[in-house]
Formats: sequence, C-alpha cells, structure tokens
Amino acid sequence: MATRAPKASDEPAISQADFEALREIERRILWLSTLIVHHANNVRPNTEKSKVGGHQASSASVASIIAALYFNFLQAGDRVSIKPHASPIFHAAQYLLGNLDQKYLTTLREYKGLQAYPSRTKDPDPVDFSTGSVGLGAVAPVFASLSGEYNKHHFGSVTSNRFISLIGDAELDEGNVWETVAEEAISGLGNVIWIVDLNRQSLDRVIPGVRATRLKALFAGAGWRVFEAKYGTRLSAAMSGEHGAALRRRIDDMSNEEYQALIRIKDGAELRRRVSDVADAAYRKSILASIADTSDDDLQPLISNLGGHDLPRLIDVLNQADAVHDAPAVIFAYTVKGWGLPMAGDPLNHSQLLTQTQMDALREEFGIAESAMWESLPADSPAGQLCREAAARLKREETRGELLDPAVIPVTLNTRNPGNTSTQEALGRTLARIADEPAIANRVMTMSPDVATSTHLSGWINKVGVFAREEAPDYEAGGPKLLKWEPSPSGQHIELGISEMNLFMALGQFGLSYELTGQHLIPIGTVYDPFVCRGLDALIYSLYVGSKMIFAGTPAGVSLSPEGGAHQSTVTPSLGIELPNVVFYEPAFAHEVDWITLEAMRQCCDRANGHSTYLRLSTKSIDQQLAKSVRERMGDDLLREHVLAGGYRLIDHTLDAPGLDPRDTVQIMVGGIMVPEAVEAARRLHEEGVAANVIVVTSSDQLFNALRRARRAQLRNASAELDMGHLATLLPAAERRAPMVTIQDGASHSLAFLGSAFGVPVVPLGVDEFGQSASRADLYHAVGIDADQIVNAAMLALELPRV
Ligand SMILES: Cc1ncc(C[n+]2csc(CCOP(=O)(O)OP(=O)(O)O)c2C)c(N)n1
Ligand SMILES: [Mg+2]
Repeated sequence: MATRAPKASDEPAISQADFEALREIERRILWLSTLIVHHANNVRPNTEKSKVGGHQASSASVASIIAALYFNFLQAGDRVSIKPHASPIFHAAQYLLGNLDQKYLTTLREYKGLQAYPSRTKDPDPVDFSTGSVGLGAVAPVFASLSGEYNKHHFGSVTSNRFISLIGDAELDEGNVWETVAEEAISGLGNVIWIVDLNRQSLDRVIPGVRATRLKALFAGAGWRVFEAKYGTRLSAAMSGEHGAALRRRIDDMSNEEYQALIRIKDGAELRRRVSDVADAAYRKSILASIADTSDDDLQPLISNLGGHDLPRLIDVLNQADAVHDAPAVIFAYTVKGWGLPMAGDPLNHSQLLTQTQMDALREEFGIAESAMWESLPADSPAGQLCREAAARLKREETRGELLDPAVIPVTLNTRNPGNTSTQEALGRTLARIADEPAIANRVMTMSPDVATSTHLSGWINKVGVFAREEAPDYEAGGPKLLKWEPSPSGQHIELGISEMNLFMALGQFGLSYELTGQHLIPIGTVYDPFVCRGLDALIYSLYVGSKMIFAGTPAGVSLSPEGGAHQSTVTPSLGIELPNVVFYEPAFAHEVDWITLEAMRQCCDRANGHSTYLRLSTKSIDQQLAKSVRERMGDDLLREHVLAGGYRLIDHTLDAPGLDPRDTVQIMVGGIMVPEAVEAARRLHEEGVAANVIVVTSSDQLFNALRRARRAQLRNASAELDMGHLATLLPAAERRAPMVTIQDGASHSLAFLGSAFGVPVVPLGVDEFGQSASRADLYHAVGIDADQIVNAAMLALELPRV
C-alpha cells in the first residue's frame, strides 16, 4: 500500500510554489462549480420554468478540501466518495484533471448530462461511489475497504489503495452512519479516511450547539482515530499570541449559531464589539488585546479563517490521518458553507444562487475573462502544470484478477435433501455443497447480521470458516460444538452486528469488489425477511450502484407462525417485483433452491448485464414428493428452465384428473411455499368436478417482466404478434379465458396482476393484515390462505363474470 510518512509539523506540508498553484486551482474549481449551477438555472433555456437546482454553497464549502485531495493527496488506486451536494465542484475538478469533456459543464441536471449527485452508473466521468441519499455514500467506502482486505487475504493483490469519504456534517445525523462507525467487522481498517465538511449547516439551519466535541468523542469511543483542521494559519497565529488564549476560548466556547452570525459581519467595528461581548471585564480585555493588531477590514477574514480552507493545514492533517494503519481515521475539517461567495455562512444558503451581477463580480474578482469563463487553467501556468501532474498521478491502469467463469458453475449440484424440508434448509445445504467445489467456492463468501446460524449457514461456515484479518484464539477449544467459529484470514463468512443497513451496504460493496478492488466476489447474505425493510434504503442503494449480489430473506411470511407479527414479512414480494437490477424468487422445493442459487451466481459473473438475486425463503417443511410427478413428467432440464423463467405447471387437470370439463377450468397460481395448500385445494376441487390447475409461481418478478415486456413491445409496434414469453407457456391458448386464484404468503397484491395478462377475473389471496402469534393452521385460516378458502375462492372465480 502506497502510504507516505507524515511530515514533521514544523515542516510546511507543501512548498510555496505548489501552494500558490493549488490556490489557483481552488479558485478555479470554486468558480467553475458556481458557474455550472448558474448556467443550469439562469442561462440554459428552461421551457418548464421549474427550478433546476444545484448547490453553490455546499460546493464552495469543500473547494479547499477537493483541491487538497485531487491535486495533492490522492494517488492512483484511491477510491473516493463525495458528498451529494458537492457534485458541481467534483465535476469541476474532474474537468481540470482532463477526465470530463468541457461540453458537459453546461449539462448539470439535464437528461444524460451531469447528475444532480455523483453517480457511478450515470455520470460521464469516473465516480467511485454514488451518493445522494445522505449517509449511504458516506459509509460505502468503509465496506469497500473491508472487501479489499478480504481480497488481499484471499487472492493476494487488489487494485485499491485507500478509501476516502468527503461527507457533509449533517450526514452524521443519519443512524446508518453510526451503525457503520460502531461495526466491529470494520475496526482496524487502516486505509479508511473520512473528512467531515464541518460547516455547521444542514439544509434548513445552522446545526445548534457545539456538537463537534460530542461527535469526535463518539468516533473515538468506537475506536476511530480523530483529527481536526479547525483553525487556519492566521487564526491559529492570533490564538497563539500573547492574549491569544482568550480569543481561542471565546471561539471554542461559542455556539454554532453565534459563530455563524459573527463570520457574516463585514463591519469591523461591530464585529470587534460582538467578538468581545462577554460579561467578564478581564476576559473582554484579553479578547480585545488578541485582535488589537488586526484592522477592522481584516477582522472578518481573520475570524472566519478556518482550517478547512487552509490548504497546508488540510494537507498536513490528511497526511497525519494517512499515517494511521490500525484504525479508520476521521478528520473534522471546519469550513464555511458558501465560502468565497456572497452567501458565505448565511443560514439559508443551501439552495441560494448567485445573481448574474454577483456572478460578474465574482468572475472579475477571480480575474477570469468573460470569453474564458469555461476554460481550464492555462497549460503553461504553474496551476496548469499541477493539474497535469495530478492527472498523471491519478491515472488508472489496473489489472484485475479473473472473473469467475460462469461456464464452470454447474446447472445443478444435485444437493441431497430429506423427504421433508424447507427452502431455508435447502439453501444451507446448497451452500455446503458449493463449499465442496473449490473452483466455484473460492469466489463465494457469505455474510449475515447476527443470524448466520438461525438462517442455516452453519454447514457452510463449518467448511469455509469465519473471516478475520487475524487468527483469533479459540477459547471454546476441545468442547463439543455444532458450529466451528474459528475466525481466520482464510475464512469466507463475515458476521456483522445486528444491522441490516450494514448487511446491505456490505453486500453492495462486496458485490462491486471486482470494479472497486479488482477481485471478483459473489457475496451471499442472509437476513430475516421482514428486516429486508429495515435495510431497504441500503438495498436500494446497492442495486442502484450496479452491485451483483445474492441475498436470502428468510424466514418469510406468516408461515413463521408462532413468531408473531413483528417477524412475519408481508410486503417483501412486492419489493422484489418492483426493485430494478434484482430478480426475486420464491421457490417451493429444495431442488429449486439449488437451481436458482447457481443461476444467481452466474448472473453475478455477468458484470454488464447480470443482475442480483433475492430468494424469499421459509422454514416451513414441505413434502418433496409433491414435486415428484412434475419432475418425472417434464424432466429436470425443462423444469429448471421453467423454474428460472418464473413458474411451472405442477398440477394439470388433464393429466391428474382426466375427464373434467375444460369450461370449468380455474388456474390456481401459487407463490412458493403455499404449494401444499394449493395442491390440497386442487384435489378437492377435482372431486367437485372443477378443472383446477396448480401453477407454481417461482418468480412473480420474472412473470411480471414477461407481461411488461409484451406490453412495451405492443406499444412500440401495435401490429406485431403478442409475445407473452413464459406466461404464454404457463397459460396455453385453450386456457386463457379461465379465471384465477392467486395465493401468496405475503400481501395478495403482488400476484394479482397475473389475471391482466390475458384479461381474466382474479381472486387474490394473501396476507393483507399484520400477523400475530398462532399455529400455522390457525393463521392460514385467519388470513384466508388455507385449502378451504382456496377452494371457496376457486368456486367464486368460476362464477365471476368474464368479459
Ligand atoms: C436521506 C436524505 N434525507 C434528506 C435529504 C435532503 N437533504 C439534502 S442536503 C441536506 C442537508 C445536508 O447537509 P450537509 O450534509 O451538512 O451538507 P452541506 O449542504 O452542508 O454541504 C438534506 C437534509 C437527503 N438528500 N437524503
Ligand atoms: Mg453541512
């Protein structure tokens, strides 16, 4: 890892010449970021007349930090997350580095232009981490660093170096930030540096009180190393003078609100009065003495001289943080929101924009000709030279490790399962089988937020071990153990604390480790299905950034009967359908779990077009014999294709109860583990003379996609032949007028769309109320998904008018 020794504190962090060039860059990115936003809002034609937005003040706040990072501190291999509202100034820096064509500078927030917030999938320049939902982008690099550590231990080399987050101070309000800070699994990561842009302002207000001290203590308490760039060189000098201690005490003790008001007072005499406005006469005298040598004109720049805008101070503190190798580091960089702009420090500056007159004045102040206002720095200037040097230093020429070849992943592992088993147990057995196949197992790793054993990962963990950067002593050695918990650098399971947010952030970053660290991993996570919602924002984030991962939500639904409403998920099937970049499966039988898991792994190998996979599983034991006849009838190859495409016909009345009147056909469409009840209902319906079919919906998501694709194709070309894809296979032409009953251990809404494919009535059964503790039979009866009610629903469906 390329790290540099910290400079001795009496040695300047950079030479005077570099400092001046860096100052020039700082001013140019401040100008360009302000202009990018100005152009988007006030110059570009806007036919809708609605606000475009963009954040001049938030960008200005980090002008110095961005300059210090990109044009001095960063090295190739560093991965950086930039706070959402600094997008304009990030792009300005990328432009000076030659990574962004000038034509994009006028496209902020335009279709296919610069995104509102940095986006790794949609921006034209290299963005390492997407940000936007505050708090999430901030922590992503920590989990990316963990994946880098994992990969170093497993594969030897990585393409990543350090993981850096530039975050807004109000991001520290988000609970997910503290879930990460306190996570045991990330302690000891020595290549993580967070820089908090401490401008004491959020969107609406100046953040009350003197919070920084408390925040620093929270980080330190969690084992992070804390640094600060608090006062700039000038203010530090004034505070170190003969009466300086009084000035330091006065500023240190004042609330954020008061400080923020002071730095906006341009009238020197008034500012002097306010700074020295303390009750104690001796104290007041000392404060006045400490600023006696500062003229009125110079007083405001002195009082607002903060470390977060002092380039040498910033570089020095970055180097100090870099020298920490055994813990993550955080730097509190004190800044002014709107720094250098007329709105500096204004509590309401979050969305404020400079007027054209203010823009002209700023351009003149920076000495930029109107004709050159979009220009980069002159190539022959020291600043231009520094840009070139930085660009050369940051150039990425990365050799990645090998991607797992999907061809080596078999279509089945023929995992052996008992006659009665659950889908959750089946996943555990499939993983244990994968562990026996080194060619595919070496890229697979698992993680779980303290529910590894209760989600059946023990068999896998016993074979592959638990990951830790250092071997841990085994205090339980010798005793009989069902689970071997022996952390070592070769382990392939990471256990997280009970934070579903951390699980999905970690899965997301491990699922991007090929791009971020150069080594391919297939991360598989397990989480109790209701708590998918607990980590949902992080899950959405991870899918949005293009991660390829697998997770099992298990156990799911009211089938987890005695556990009660808090543990019974109902809305997750809809999430599975609606979320992009992930395919949702709800299998019924053990062999389906085997097939889906292997297919999910193959999808993780396709970095461009693959997707993540969500398996919604259960602890409900299912008689595997129920699938015997369909396996014989279809053969496993064809059945597997159908399972992956979204469903298959388990019971076909023409085969299972020949002779029934096809005009009395009803389709029982059953999601996952409600199969036994659907089969029982179909048997009874056959006895009543009803031609019931049972169609197992293994993926409502795939079937909805088939419908959606068909309709989109029709929209494009109304005369083209209708292609309902797998839905057409499941519902052959002769049966397309038959009504449907849909059953799901989850909200009934998520399967109700099936009737719309060919326009038939649907009676949707599912769980549309909060659950409670009870036996499975009692609950099924109470919510209306037992065999009796499926039969009733089928009878009703047959009576409903058909158009
Ligand atoms: C999860 C989430 N909630 C709310 C917002 C709306 N929002 C945008 S910026 C902001 C305040 C950001 O303040 P800070 O992080 O201090 O950044 P600054 O603008 O000071 O640079 C808020 C609440 C958001 N982007 N994400
Ligand atoms: Mg802020």
